[in-house]
Amino acid sequence: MSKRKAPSDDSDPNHDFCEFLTELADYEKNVVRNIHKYNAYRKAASTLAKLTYRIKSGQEARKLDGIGDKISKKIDEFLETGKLRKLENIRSDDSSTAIKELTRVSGIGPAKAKELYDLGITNINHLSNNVDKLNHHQKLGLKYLDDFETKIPRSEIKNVEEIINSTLSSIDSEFKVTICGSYRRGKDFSGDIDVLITHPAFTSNESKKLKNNKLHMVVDVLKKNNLITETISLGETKFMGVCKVGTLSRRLDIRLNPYDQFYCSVLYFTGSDIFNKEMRDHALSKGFTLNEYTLRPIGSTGVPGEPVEVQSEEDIFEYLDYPYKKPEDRNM
Ligand code: 8DG
Ligand code: CA
Ligand code: CA
Repeated sequence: MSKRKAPSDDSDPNHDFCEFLTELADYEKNVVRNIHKYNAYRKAASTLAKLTYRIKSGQEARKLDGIGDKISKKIDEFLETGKLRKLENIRSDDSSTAIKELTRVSGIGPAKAKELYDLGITNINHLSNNVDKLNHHQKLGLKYLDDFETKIPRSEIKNVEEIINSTLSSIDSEFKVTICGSYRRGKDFSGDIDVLITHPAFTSNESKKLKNNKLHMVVDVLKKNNLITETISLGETKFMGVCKVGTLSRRLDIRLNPYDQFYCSVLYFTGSDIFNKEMRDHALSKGFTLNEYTLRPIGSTGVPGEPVEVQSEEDIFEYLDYPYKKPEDRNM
């Protein structure tokens, strides 16, 4: 039982390699919990996904960015036998199968899945009879499992965008709303909806003063509007919940970040996570530290200095001497 996918592009000449690399990546993340290997497999998959021609051998793949000896051997094995022994073993292993299934539920991560497996809970059905083992988020994840696994078409997110924009501008015209994540990267389908909002009266200096209840107010009004249907968690700057515009319930995240940090936040929440990792690594090589809030030069003592002033996403690329990439070109 694999995740329902958005319609795949059959013109992708290395689709089958990407598929097994992604399956291996997920195994490393959820079962082994080795994030380095997870990143390595995903990086290799993203490199192959960008190619417009078919890879014919491991040796050929070996020349590409992010593909080493081990992965090129797997490509050879796959080309020769049509499968991978490693994956066959993983697929036939009970604990791997159980953990893979349980982590489909929003809120159940690898550690929780392992804990449930150790209690003898091995599948979703079984989990439904043990909801007392789940927290609020996980219960909602189970309740909406089918909906959350169904990818969200762009048009639906556009609807949500319009509803949030018009609702917020009716209470305060200065709210700025940006839908980030895969939607901003131009994807036709997304896994969830990532909303970033800011307001000029909310800056990092006076953050204490103004953030109080601003996000709560936003969430309240979107609830009254019947857009938000459930709350998973609500803090001062981060809401996690559920919304509904069409027939299905969707995961919705809203973050309220300071106005002066807006572009670092937009950059971060636009992703992809692999692109972010590359950009952060590049920043470090240029003597900067980049996160979801700021870009700061690292002094000779190794301590980050004051944040540089950022007026656009382009500014961040410029500071780092990194060729600008439009959001659509950050799908790695
Ligand atoms: P999707 O929802 O369509 O599956 O894709 P996504 O929009 O790219 O992924 P996401 O999980 O919703 O994350 C949104 C952005 O947040 C992501 O593109 C980049 C940023 N991000 C990281 N690291 C992480 C992380 O560890 N967890 C999450 N949730 N987001 C992260 O750079
Ligand atoms: Ca997303
Ligand atoms: Ca998200």
